Amino acid sequence: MADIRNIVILTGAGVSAESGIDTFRDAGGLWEQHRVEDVATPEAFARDPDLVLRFYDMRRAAIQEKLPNAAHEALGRLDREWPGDLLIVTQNVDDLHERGGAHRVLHMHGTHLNAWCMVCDLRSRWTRPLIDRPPCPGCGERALRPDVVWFGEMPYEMERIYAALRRADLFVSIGTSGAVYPAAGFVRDARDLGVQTLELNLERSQGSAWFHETRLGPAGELVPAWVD
Ligand code: BJW
Repeated sequence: MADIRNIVILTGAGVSAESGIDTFRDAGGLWEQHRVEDVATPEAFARDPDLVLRFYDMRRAAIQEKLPNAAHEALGRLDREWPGDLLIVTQNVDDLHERGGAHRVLHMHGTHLNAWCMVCDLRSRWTRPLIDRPPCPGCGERALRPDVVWFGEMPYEMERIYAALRRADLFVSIGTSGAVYPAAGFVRDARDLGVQTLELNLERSQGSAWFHETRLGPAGELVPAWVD
């Protein structure tokens, strides 16, 4: 990494798999017989809010019990020690990067820590099950939803991500299937910008052919080996 100064790291569900958090598209990818595309949309929420709120209350409870794994911890070390620009763009709504010691983290698909009020737009700490319809601490309306990005919604902080990609010397993708845009397009954006690209994943992602280099294996082994 001698000639590398600025790094953008994209992470997906595979980086948290060894912490015991299910990925979206492996092993059937179903939750109570529903595909992720059927619960993670505004249309699904409008059609059956109880189903969607139960799904997210369950996921939030599961995430809280999990611990960072060796991949999160290695990225935490890299973040603390890397002197140049570094941005970990995670598609994950869990907070395992932060609990693994990383600070330069951007949650492009939102966070399980926050609820979002559909009436007054306030983001507040998500402390009680949303299925119980707790009131918004700002306006008092019982109109809270998870602060996550569903299909058809705009991911967060896209301008900041593209600005980091424009400055980057290296783009690393870890544990993501490359099935969901715009994150799946970052490798092509990076290539167009002349950025070096590296994929660390259990299996080849859909965009694997775009990477200069792919290393296959579990993130808990590949990421520390790359960082240290
Ligand atoms: C391991 C491992 C181990 C396992 N170690 N690896 C046609 C073409 C292009 C785009 C579209 C299209 N039709 C519709 C769209 C747009 C749509 C989209 O991409 N749809 C696809 C289905 C085609 N995208 C959107 O709607 C997005 N918004 C948007 O595009 O706005 C317009 C826009 C335009 C231009 C610029 C900007 C914006 C929003 C997408 C929101 C996705 N939301 C979700 C839910 C978030 C909340 C929640 O968590 O519940 O995000 S869906 C779900 O998928 C979640 C994930 O973040 C995301 C990606 O999944 P991920 O992380 O890749 O997980 P998996 O399971 O797919 O893969 C895991 C990988 O890990 C696998 O490869 C395993 O092998 C590997 N692995 N164990 C290492 N131990």
